[in-house]
Amino acid sequence: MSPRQKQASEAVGDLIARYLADIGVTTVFGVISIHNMPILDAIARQKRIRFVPARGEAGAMSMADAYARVSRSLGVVITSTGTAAGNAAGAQVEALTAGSPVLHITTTVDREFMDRDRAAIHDVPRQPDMLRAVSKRYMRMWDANGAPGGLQAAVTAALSAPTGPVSLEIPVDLQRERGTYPARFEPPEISVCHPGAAEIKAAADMIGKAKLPLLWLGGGARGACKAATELVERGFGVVTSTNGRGVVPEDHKANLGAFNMTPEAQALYEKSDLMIVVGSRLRGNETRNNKMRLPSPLIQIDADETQAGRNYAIDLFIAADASAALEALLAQLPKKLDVDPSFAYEIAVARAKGEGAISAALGPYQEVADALLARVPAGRHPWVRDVTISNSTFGNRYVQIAEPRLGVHALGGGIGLGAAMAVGAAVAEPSAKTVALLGDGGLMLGIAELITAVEEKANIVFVLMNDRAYGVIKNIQDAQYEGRHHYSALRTPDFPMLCRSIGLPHMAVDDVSKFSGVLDEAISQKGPVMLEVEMTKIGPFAAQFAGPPAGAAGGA
Ligand SMILES: Cc1ncc(C[n+]2csc(CCOP(=O)(O)OP(=O)(O)O)c2C)c(N)n1
Repeated sequence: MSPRQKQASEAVGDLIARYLADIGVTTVFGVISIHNMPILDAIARQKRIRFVPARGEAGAMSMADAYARVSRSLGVVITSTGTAAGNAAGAQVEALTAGSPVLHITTTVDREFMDRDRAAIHDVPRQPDMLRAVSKRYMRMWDANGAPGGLQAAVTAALSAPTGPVSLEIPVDLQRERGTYPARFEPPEISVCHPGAAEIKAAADMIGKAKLPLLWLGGGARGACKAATELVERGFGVVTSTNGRGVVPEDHKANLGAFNMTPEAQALYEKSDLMIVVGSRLRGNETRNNKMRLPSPLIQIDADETQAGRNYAIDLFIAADASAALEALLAQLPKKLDVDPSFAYEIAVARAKGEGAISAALGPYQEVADALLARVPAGRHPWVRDVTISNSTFGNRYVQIAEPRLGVHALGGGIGLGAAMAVGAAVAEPSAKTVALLGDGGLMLGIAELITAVEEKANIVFVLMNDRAYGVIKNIQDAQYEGRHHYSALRTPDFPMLCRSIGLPHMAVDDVSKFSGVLDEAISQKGPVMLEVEMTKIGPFAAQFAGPPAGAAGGA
């Protein structure tokens, strides 16, 4: 049958399952419900897609988000209408923050009752408002004829720069309706946004005058590793957001990494005579709420024109995909820029000082940080982190990653996504062990997804930094609320017992000198393992981490 030939009529639910498989989707995350059963039943019957049944929609969304980041492809999550779509919303905020290309297929009540507030079960009359708020784009599928076009439009929107989560609402009666569709679907062609020649020429002229040029790389530059690294080889220095780490190899001497807010970083910015910000929001928690003084002139490259000059006054804006813009710049620049050769050395010193400052604050956890630093990049392990003190101190910067796609953390500062993100990362990268750094407080929000990890035999070491408290909140209470520890000391489970009950191997370390050996053992095991670091027995960090610096809002 030629691609243009139509096949016999089929239910929209079947069409959706077939469309997704045709365009290359191999894995879908979600929670089954009456309102999505026509789709999930078709996925199971067709046997072309692995469905990962999460224990909650928040977990399913975080799994799809992490899967998208690590695989650098579309993540797909299927939820039900009402509470279920609402459950996914918090995790979808993170997918939106990180710009993850996620297709959120959700549902709504029969079209007869839709938008009329007639109290059909699971109905939320203003569900579209909720979805719009947490999506790059919200769409609804209205009828069987429009189903393939709606799917293609939603996938295209999710994958087009700036990428992001797209919510597609499909009424449950429509999922059962029949239509006649093409025999085969092709993935959409995603168009690349090329820069204007005049802007590139202007940027090249500015670069030609600079002696100490810096690149600031954000998550939007993740697809521009080659071009960004070539610019650094030609003479640029580089600093990154935490989401732009690894775009240029983290061990490159001219790479400051995500030590972007240190006094040494500020000194470099003041010395530098040109900065190009590529695919970065210049977030408050990475610029002290835009109080860091950045170099002048400042050039910004972003696929989203609405971001132009949003956080800093800029001298030139280039609306383009990061890779296309940097390649176009390279074509205009000499093979070696006429720059100050000592700049790379100064950057290396600044990085070493940043690492030194972290080390000085770690105390006994230096062993944990160094063990992870020695293994995570070398083993090409996906490195997933929840918002916990260990991430804010050593996880976010000190432990390096081999490639940007292998670094997954909650950019928006929300706790509790890490366990589910680890499942998504491990499903995307089954051959390397995913290492997930979690806090006991954050884990409580996603604890049910440990069972999903066991069921899916997901290849993960959950490194649980258990201080039996919301540690950072306690530290903030010490620093700002005269030590009144209200609501921050929480009862946590007996983890060995909990793990035994769900078939999750459990290891514990109460002496840091044993950490690296136990970590090796955990990494060598197949499937998921919990490695609990008993912080109450090991003792405190050398310096208390009490949240991001004053004036820099965010969950660190
Ligand atoms: C969804 C969400 N709820 C609440 C917070 C506020 N918050 C930030 S850190 C934190 C405590 C995290 O505790 P834990 O995971 O044990 O890590 P620790 O601070 O002890 O290292 C809380 C409650 C948040 N950032 N996100």
